[in-house]
Amino acid sequence: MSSPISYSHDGAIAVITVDNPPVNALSQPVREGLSKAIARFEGDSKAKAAVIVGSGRTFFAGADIKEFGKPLAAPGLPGVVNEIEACSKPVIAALHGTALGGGFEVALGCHYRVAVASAKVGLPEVNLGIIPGAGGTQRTPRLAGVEAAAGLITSGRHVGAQEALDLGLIDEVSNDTDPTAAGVAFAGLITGNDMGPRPTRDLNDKLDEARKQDGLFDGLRAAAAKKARGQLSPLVCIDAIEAAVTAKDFDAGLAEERRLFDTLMASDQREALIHAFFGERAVGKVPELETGNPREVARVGVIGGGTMGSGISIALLTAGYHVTMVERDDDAIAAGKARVEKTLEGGVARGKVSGEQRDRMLADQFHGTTSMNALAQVDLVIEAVFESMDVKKDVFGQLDKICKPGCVLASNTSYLDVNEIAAMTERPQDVIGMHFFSPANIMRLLEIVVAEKSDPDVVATAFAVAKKAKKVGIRSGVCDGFIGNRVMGKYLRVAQMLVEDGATPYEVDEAVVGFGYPMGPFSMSDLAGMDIGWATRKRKAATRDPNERYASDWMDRICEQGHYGQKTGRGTYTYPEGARKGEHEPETLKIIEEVRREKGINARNFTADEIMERYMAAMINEGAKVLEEGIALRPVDIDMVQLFGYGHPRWRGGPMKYADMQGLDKILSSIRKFESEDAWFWKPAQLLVDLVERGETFDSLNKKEIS
Ligand code: T1G
Ligand code: NAD
Repeated sequence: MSSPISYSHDGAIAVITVDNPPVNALSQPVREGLSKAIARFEGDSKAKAAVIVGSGRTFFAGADIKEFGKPLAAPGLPGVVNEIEACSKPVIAALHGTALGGGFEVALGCHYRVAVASAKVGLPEVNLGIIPGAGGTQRTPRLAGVEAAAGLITSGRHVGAQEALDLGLIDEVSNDTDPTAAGVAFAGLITGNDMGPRPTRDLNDKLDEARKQDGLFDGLRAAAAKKARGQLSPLVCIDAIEAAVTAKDFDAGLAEERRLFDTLMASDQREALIHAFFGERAVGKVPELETGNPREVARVGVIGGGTMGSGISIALLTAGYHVTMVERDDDAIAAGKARVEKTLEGGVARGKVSGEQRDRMLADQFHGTTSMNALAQVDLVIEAVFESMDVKKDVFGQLDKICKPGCVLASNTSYLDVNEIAAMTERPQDVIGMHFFSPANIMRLLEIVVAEKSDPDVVATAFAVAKKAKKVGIRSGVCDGFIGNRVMGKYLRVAQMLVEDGATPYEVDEAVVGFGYPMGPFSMSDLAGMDIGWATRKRKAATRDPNERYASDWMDRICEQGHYGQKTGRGTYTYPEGARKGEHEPETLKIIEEVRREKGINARNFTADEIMERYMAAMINEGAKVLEEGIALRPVDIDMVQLFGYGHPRWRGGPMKYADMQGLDKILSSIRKFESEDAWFWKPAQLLVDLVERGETFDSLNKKEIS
């Protein structure tokens, strides 16, 4: 196999080019090729300076993540970076695309850095559960100072070329768009001015400044801990940067970085975060995309301008679509438009959109009407009217008559049967579910609900729209609640049972937050409105299986008193004077005790671990059933639904990954233990039983679908 690294001359400049598509990841052959090229340059009397550059779309985008978890094949990256830095002649990195992680560390080992204007740099390792491991935590503070380095490394954010220049991370932003030309021109300046190598390791001024600042690292740690929510790597980043300041010399600091890096590399958090990285990309690979072609979409109709219709409209406007919003009457359309305007206004205030962008969206892209006939020429319709089959059927019957042939007809229903909705039209092949999450302009999850007759082109169109709107599209089959809400239904019920059996709702919320979720289930229902769940329970009461335990009486009683959560100032929590963060409500505890008394339940204590054991077991068991029925294609689809729609901590990788890491036998034995208390609710999924018998993991089912 030919080396991915090539070596050529441009006059007196050696050009070392990497060609390892798609992102020039630093796999073993790349590291080896780079090391050999540097040795060749050192002995190359014709070359006065060298430029390292990427071919294709980017400079090195980092280490090859596929190699993680396996023994690292020599040469290691830190050594290669040191070899570059030790060169006796100047080496220049010419950056374009995304110079990330190990890629940026190669650049930091070079003596000078030039970037094309569109280039981005960054150290995103923290998001993979690790820290930069090839000198990034040692060289970045030497160039940009400790505070800027900590900001960059603990957030993993990508920085544009101009900001990188301002921070001192690069030396020049070139006017050239071709990185090789930019690099060679810059190298010419260096050699023309007789400038020699400038090893980053020798720059100590910024570290001396940090040494004079009392309490600097305490402050940085506190800031990182606040955002980390249980994730280890941001704090370890600070430890490594501190080593740059306190170690006796550069090499000692580098050794400490490596030690910390190795610890994290062996952690569950790293494994979970890598699962999330590949999972986010894997969910976009679905069978329909192999045969289907996306239809052209420029104009979209959104029916309903309520919570969801307005949020969906904003997401689509931001993605560049023209949006026609349809409401029932003049007042409703005025209210829908006002919601869109208010949210965009908030975006302007927070610097997310410019005033100019907002004006353009509202004036040129957005149109509100009360006439369904205005949808005659749109390419896609997303219906977001009330959650009622009758209302939806009426809307789809009308759409069938009005919309042009080939228009994709999507419903944002949360629970209803998309096949039944599709059957209201003469074109069920064009009907699909596009289930956005609230707030739809912010939440990244979009469940793409493929009905029996949905055409692959229609599925491909929904995925293409998801991508353009920067959503994570995940395929789901049709069932009550699809993947996300169906699984959620189970763990919410467990949360209510725990309360009936002895935990307080506050203990349940604290346990869930302690696990890493941003919010517990009862804070969440207070936020969304307790009346929503109450209405659903009443609707389903007639068809409820008599064997099913009903543990919602205490919530029903709160609702019966007109307390629905934040919007009424009281729910499970109380919100004095419109506070957003709730306080414990003694009345709630009284109601719970009353229910326990009536049902003859003796309250028992649950530790946070016991609460989470049940909560996660319910999630995993229902996830396994969703898989078994083919509603989700792969376990990773369920994981990503939880991550992008329900706040599951990314560093735990999702419920199915969590189950694998805990051991499926352990999860199954918990479920069997609970089954002895409530056989109806805790019936183990057959798939879980089978996997345990075969000694396999959920991940083994991912492997069949994704490489
Ligand atoms: N290793 C292996 N494969 C990678 C990869 C990587 N680093 N980055 C991307 N891919 C694959 C990806 O799975 C996809 O594959 C294809 O490339 C295109 O990616 C020592 C230890 C570069 C901004 O964290 O952020 O360096 O799905 O669809 O939207 O300190 O990929 O097509 O089969 O995402 O244009 C640090 C991770 C590593 C960068 C491009 N680097 N990558 O985005 O394309 S740790 C990162 C990205 C490290 C050192 C340490 C993005 C991108 P497939 P894509 P994109
Ligand atoms: P909402 O009550 O806020 O808005 C519904 C809007 O639809 C109202 O403004 C109403 O005037 C309008 N409407 C009703 N019938 C209409 C018709 N025939 N023609 C035009 N407009 C009509 O409700 P919502 O929360 O936005 O929910 C809408 C849909 O989205 C439901 O199917 C719901 O299940 C689903 N959904 C809601 C959420 C959420 O968190 N709120 C999340 C995902 C999906």
